[in-house]
Amino acid sequence: MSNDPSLAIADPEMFALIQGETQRQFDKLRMIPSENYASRAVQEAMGSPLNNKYSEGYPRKRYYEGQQFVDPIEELAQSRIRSLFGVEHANVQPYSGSPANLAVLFAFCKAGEKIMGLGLPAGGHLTHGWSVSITGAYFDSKAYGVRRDDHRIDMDEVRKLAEEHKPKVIFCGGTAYPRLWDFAAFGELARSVGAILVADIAHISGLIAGGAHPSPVGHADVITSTTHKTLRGPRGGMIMTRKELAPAIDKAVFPGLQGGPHVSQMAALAVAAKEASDPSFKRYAAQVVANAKALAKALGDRGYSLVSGGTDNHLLLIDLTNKNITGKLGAKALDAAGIELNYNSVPFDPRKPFDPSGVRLGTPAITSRGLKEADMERVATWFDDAVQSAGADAKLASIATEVQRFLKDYPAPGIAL
Ligand code: DSN
Repeated sequence: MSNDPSLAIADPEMFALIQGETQRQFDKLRMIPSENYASRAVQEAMGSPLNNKYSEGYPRKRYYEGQQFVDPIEELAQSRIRSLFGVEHANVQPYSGSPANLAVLFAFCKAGEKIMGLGLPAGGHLTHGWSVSITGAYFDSKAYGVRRDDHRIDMDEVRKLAEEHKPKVIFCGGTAYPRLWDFAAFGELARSVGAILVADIAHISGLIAGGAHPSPVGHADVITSTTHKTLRGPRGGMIMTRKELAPAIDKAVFPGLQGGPHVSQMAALAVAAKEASDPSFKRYAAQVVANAKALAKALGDRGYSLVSGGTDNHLLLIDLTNKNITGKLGAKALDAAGIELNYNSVPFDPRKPFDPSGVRLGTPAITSRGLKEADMERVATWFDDAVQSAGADAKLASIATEVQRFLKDYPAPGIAL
């Protein structure tokens, strides 16, 4: 036996678990809207001896030797992200979206100062100041919401709150908001109250890169994102900004919040940015939205209650109350039927977040496998059958078998079985 054996030989137990997960990702309709399939090339960049290297600092200004390849790796990631999004500066070191948002707050706010963001129950993210997050505990956060009648962000309410509280930072962007973000309106408002506008585009960065959602560039002072959702890159984060804010951002990421960057993650992000600059990625982004709209229509036709009445992006939020099932039981039945999504609060949800009324689903991953609008009827039929069959294990298992059979013809990027 080699003294540097493969995983299968070194640790068969872990190897089997990873094999199981890989097969599961192939066999299911993966519809958690924040998930995707990263390409083989992205995964190769993630799993290499780059893992072994420490690189505190920034290119050409490091605290460790041996950066002959790491410097150009980070510079390539920066320059590809700059040109993909049309920004002046990109910091590609944040470990993920939450540290990216915390670094931005560290750059521009002192503890106790006011910030604003879309509230978690209305589709915002924890790190935009929600109470249980460090961003809510250490800053004085005033959340805005959505309107009760159409579930859209009410810019009049946002303006009223901003004028009353004069926050240092305003976040726009969310995790369960199925509509377009009016970055221009947020930008104008933030300027009028002297706030830094942060657009968190984690969910939609791939749509923006592919031209399927308006860009916040030119409206937001700072743009944060994860890199593994619609962008289809490695697990990670990034921050984009203008030249004059770059020193504050860089200093907040390192040494403010983080130590050594994960070099493999930066390399894989560079690969993902190259992939996203290919014309085929524009088609992908447009197809993600077309599929989401087709699925919204098909589910609406089957009596499902869509938050905001539909979608403009990659995700759907469905209130299952009229189907007499909770979000959690619905999500579990769907998972057993081979349709993977997450239970989720809906705006003004009378139920608790751990057992809410809704489910959240999206089309980024299934679009990466090549599903098109015409397939959404079939997906909606399976979805509806599964919800109606909650508790009927044999029926759910038979739907899962159909799903698995169907997906055999749709290769999954990065998965070789
Ligand atoms: N966990 C991510 C999501 O599912 O939207 C957000 O951080």
